[in-house]
Amino acid sequence: MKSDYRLRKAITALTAIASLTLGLLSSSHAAEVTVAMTVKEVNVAINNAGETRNMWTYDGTIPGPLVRVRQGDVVKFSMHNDAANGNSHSMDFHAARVDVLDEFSDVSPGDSKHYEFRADYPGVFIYHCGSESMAEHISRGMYGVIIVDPAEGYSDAYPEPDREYVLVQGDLFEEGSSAHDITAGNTWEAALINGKVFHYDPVHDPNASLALEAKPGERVRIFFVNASINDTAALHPIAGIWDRVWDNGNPKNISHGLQTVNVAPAHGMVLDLIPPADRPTNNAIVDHRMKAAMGGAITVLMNHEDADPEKGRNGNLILR
Ligand SMILES: [Cu+2]
Repeated sequence: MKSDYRLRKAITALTAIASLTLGLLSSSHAAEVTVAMTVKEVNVAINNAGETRNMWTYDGTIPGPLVRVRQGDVVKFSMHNDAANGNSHSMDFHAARVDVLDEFSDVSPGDSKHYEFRADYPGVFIYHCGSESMAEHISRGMYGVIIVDPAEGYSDAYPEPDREYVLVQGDLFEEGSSAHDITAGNTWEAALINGKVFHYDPVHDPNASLALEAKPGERVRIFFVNASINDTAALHPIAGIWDRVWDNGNPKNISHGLQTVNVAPAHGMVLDLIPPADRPTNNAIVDHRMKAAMGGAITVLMNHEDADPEKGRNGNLILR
């Protein structure tokens, strides 16, 4: 079982992360995981109609690449700030215990930076740019997720799921907003889920072509990270109940049978949902603050026997 877990983790990591190589996965030694990202200031589609904005990104996507390691692994991280960019950028991994003035310092356009940290705590963590103005850098798309799987693997307290999805909620501000107005929240325009307004909601957006899928009765695990700069997310699975919730994704922090869960800015939660086994159903995973929900933070989960076998599996956690 344990070796199955490691093999699956290795496959997941290799397929999910563009620039990643794994060290030896020996039974008694933690792995070294090399992660390399390039900061790119590029035009990115921010809705399902394909409308683009000039955004600042890790590797050209919002969120950036999913990083997945095992508790105890050493992450060897390199960041390159593309010479074509107009701003300094940085990388703050919330899964790291380091020096904010050293590892997380600014990198000028054309320069690179390398640092390492050991992933000591299991869970789901945000990573983000910390350069001034942090509000602008984060809300322009400079964030992503690192999952640190527990060293002991799955257990009664943290059972193996049938599907896994990553959902990251972020902000969209009006084009041309000043750093001051962004920080104050004056020009908030919409909520982004994995980089797009109503990304996985064909009910509210006829242009939406993607939804999460599962089969009836499956255990669906949501790795949720709130990348909003000011607002807590009130996460609720409409027509469902969170079977289990792990605060910060740590198997020790378990809650049962919750309806709505507050997720602070720059925090993460792992939440399991089990749709009824005896019939096809749908859930809408929302930020129940109506401003956010009606602004784009609704994700449809379709539970039916013909669910795509690749969705939420084999490293396919972030649907793009
Ligand atoms: Cu930045």
